[in-house]
Parts: sequence; C-alpha cells; structure tokens
Amino acid sequence: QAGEAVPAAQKSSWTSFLKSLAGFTGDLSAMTAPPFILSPTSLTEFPAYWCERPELFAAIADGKTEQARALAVLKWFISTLKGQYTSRNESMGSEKKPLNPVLGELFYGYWPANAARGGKTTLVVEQVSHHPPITAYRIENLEKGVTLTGHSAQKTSFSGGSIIVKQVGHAVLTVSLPSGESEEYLITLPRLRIDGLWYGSPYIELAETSYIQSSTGWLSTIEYKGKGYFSGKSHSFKATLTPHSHIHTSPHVIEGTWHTTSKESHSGATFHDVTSPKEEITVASIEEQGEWESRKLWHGVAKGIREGDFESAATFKGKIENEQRQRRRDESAGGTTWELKHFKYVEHDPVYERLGKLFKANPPTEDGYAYLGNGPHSES
Ligand code: CLR
Repeated sequence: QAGEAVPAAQKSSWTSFLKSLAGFTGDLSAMTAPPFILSPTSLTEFPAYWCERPELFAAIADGKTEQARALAVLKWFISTLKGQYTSRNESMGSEKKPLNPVLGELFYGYWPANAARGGKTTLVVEQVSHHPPITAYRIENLEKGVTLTGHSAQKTSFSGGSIIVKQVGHAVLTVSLPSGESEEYLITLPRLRIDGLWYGSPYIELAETSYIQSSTGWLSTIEYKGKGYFSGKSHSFKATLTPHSHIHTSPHVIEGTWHTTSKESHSGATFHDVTSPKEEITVASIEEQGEWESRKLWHGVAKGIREGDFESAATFKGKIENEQRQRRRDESAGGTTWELKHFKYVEHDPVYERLGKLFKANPPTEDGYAYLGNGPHSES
C-alpha cells in the first residue's frame, strides 16, 4: 500500500516530496525531505565502506602474480558493496537521506593493525565541493603498500517511480610491490536505482556495468542485475576477469549476489562471502574532534534527528548553513577562495585517461583529487 512505511503525520509531506522528484535532475542532497527519512550521518562518512574488511584490502599485496592481485582487487571490491548499498537498510530500516556535507568538512578514522592485515589502515575524507557536492577520500595501509584515492559525486534523476543515481567520480587503487614497481587499478562505479519510494521504504538496487582496469592489463567487467535476471535474485552480479591482449587464458567468471556470496563458475569454489560481520572504522570521540570534523560539526543536528526532536535539528542545521553563507560572502568580499586541506584538484586525472582508454571508459576523461599526504595519523 502507498506510504505504508510513512508515519501518519508525514504522509502528505512524503507525497509532495515524491511529486517534487518527478522531472527533477541535479542535486538531490539539497532537497527538503520529511523527517522520518533523514539520517543523522553525513556523506563524508561513506568512504569508510571501502575498507570495512581491512584484511581483504591488505591481502591485495599478497597476490603473487598479476592475475592473483587482479582477483584480490575484485574480491575486495565486491565485498564492499553490501556495506556501501545495504547498510542503512540494516541499521535504520530503509535507505535514508544523509546529511549534506559542508565545504571543508572532514572525516578521519582508522582500522587498527593486527597480524591478519599487517599495518594500521587509515582514512582521510574531505568535502572538496559543496555545490555540487563532491567528497574526496584516501585510504592507506602503508605497511602493506596498498592505497585507494577517489572522489564521489552523484547526478540524480527520476524515472518510472525510482530515483536513478549516476555516480560521478572514480577511485584508483595502487599496490607497491617488493620489486619497487607498482600497479594501478582504475575503479569505476555502478549506477544506482532507489526503489520502494512509493511505500516510503527506499532501498538500492545496482544496475548496468562497472569496471576495474589494472595497469597490468587485467580487466574486471562487473554487470549488475536485480530480480528477474541472471539468477532471478535481487543484488545479482556477474564479473568477468580477462587479460588485456589476446592471451589464451580463459577468463574468470564469477556469479552470485553481492550482499551474500558468489562462486567461480568453472570450479564452483566460493569467491566472496560477506555473511560474517564487518569491522567498523574507529573514530575519535566528539570531545577529541576538531570543529570541521563531521561528527562534531553535525552533533546538534544528528542528536535532534536521533531523538525525534526535529525542531532542534532544524535550528542547528540553520546555524551551520548561515555560518557557511557568511563564510562564502566574506571570501568573495576579500577576494579569497576556500583552500582544500588534504587534496589538490586535478583537471584531467592522468590515471583515468591512461587506463580508461584500455576499456573505452565513458566519459573518456574525468577530473580527480590528488592526496597531499598530510593526514592526521600518517604516523603508524
Ligand atoms: C555515496 C558514495 C558511496 C556509495 C553511496 C551509497 C548510497 C548513496 C550515496 C553513495 C550517495 C547519496 C545517496 C545514497 C543513497 C541515497 C542518497 C544517493 C553513492 C540520496 C542523496 C538521498 C535519496 C533520498 C531518498 C532516500 C528519499 O560510496
């Protein structure tokens, strides 16, 4: 039934939200939505999803051949999807609207070192643009020599009752080998469809194709399908790993559902398995955080949302927005611009252009954000 999951008092507000979505393209994050669908978490926290199985990230460095490492990258990547795209449903009952980060907002955290993964794995996130929203991130396990640098933005539209999200941005994973050489992997991102809006209980399904292109030539092509395709199950995928040139190695084919398990088609061996618990990032307490750090910055708003005190949430949000507006006015009056702290804008990411050519990436070029190497916990 329509609006089934919507609290009675918010039904008309949900309906008008849905109406305003029709024919809408652009920046969904700025749109006002009814309180029941608001999440107390900022989008700057989302890059942590890339590393909630830190041992899989570290294990990339242990692959003895180019092929073994390409498979390890694919396995790590597939294993992040459950967290990236279903964890709000698990923790809050449905997909929700995250807090829209302010320019300069930061999120820092780490996964501690242990025997299974070697070194400490650290995350640095910075909101590098507010309009449109762009989030840049860097994850590194320096002891293992594995890093991930990327940025994330979204273009949204509405079609057939669903929100369609095209992810703009990409990630580059690098592995430094004991030989002194290093490999790069260009990672593109799938398209999202947000279904279940009519009932007021949105959830994500992935669609179309994403790629992982290695500088060694190995290419993973990952196709996503929902209910009624491949296996008939939602969250299905099929990944094919092929060498670059016409080497006569049969490709690896992997099929399964990304939120549970998958198998290698030839051997039937389990490829990925995310049925065990993941490991959340460790973050400093709010008292220890600086004023630009996400949880400190949004504390009042998040508390209001969690406790159902939406008036207080709105007051705190208004304060943050006014302060931001004032800052932008001061900057234009003083002829200055906001300076990024951990990243530098790159007009045409050279790695994207070089590796993107190998699989005819669309678009052929993308901007990037280079990491400045000045995260807060660079010491391990
Ligand atoms: C951000 C980058 C992450 C993966 C990811 C997961 C969920 C996406 C999010 C990204 C971007 C913002 C997003 C969200 C789901 C819902 C939310 C598209 C791509 C939009 C802005 C809010 C929709 C509002 C409805 C829930 C009503 O690696």
